[in-house]
Amino acid sequence: MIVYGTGYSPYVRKILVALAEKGASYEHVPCMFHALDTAFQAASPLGKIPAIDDDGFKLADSSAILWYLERKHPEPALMPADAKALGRAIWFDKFGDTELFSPLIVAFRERVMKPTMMGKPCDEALVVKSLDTDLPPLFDHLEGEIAGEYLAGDAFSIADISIAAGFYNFHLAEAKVDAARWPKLAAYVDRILARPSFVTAMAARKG
Ligand SMILES: N[C@@H](CCC(=O)N[C@@H](CS)C(=O)NCC(=O)O)C(=O)O
Repeated sequence: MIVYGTGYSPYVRKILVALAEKGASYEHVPCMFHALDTAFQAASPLGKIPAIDDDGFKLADSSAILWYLERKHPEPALMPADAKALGRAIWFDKFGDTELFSPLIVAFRERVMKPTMMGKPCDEALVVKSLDTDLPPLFDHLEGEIAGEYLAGDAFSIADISIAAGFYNFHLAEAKVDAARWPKLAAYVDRILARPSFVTAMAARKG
């Protein structure tokens, strides 16, 4: 299976973490979104990353790919069997990909991507707004939802993958969760990012 997309992308990281958790082999093509690679374009109709090509089966969108991988490599399960835990897992996957992603990526985009990859200046005012205004209510929500080791049920799942994925970029941008204000979230993020699957995926960030 070929996985397209730079490992700097939190959405690509979701796939790399799931593959590492499941011990599945793959080839990584760390292209940028909208890359002019025809094989990538065939796999990603909107030009977004990630996309996969599994022996001719092409699929884009991180959540769709995670469900595909779950059926193809059922063990260890990343989708909870319990109804309530599954509902929570799907919610946190969606929340991580949408509401949380947008403000969480601002620090990385402004402080890292724009100056080092796009030749543009950082707009620190946007970073301050994300840190001081946009992220706190989302961090409050997560702080209230973390009751045990994992977000959905009693095992690591797609919920943890999606929520933690963007915090790696957040840390690369010298931003962190204030442990005095959100102690459970700060500890949770550190714990999930320390998993071997995340360490493997984060090592694949180059490209
Ligand atoms: N819903 C998609 C979102 C993927 C996505 O937006 N990836 C970003 C890179 S982090 C991208 O390709 N952006 C280019 C664009 O939006 O045109 C998924 O979960 O895979």
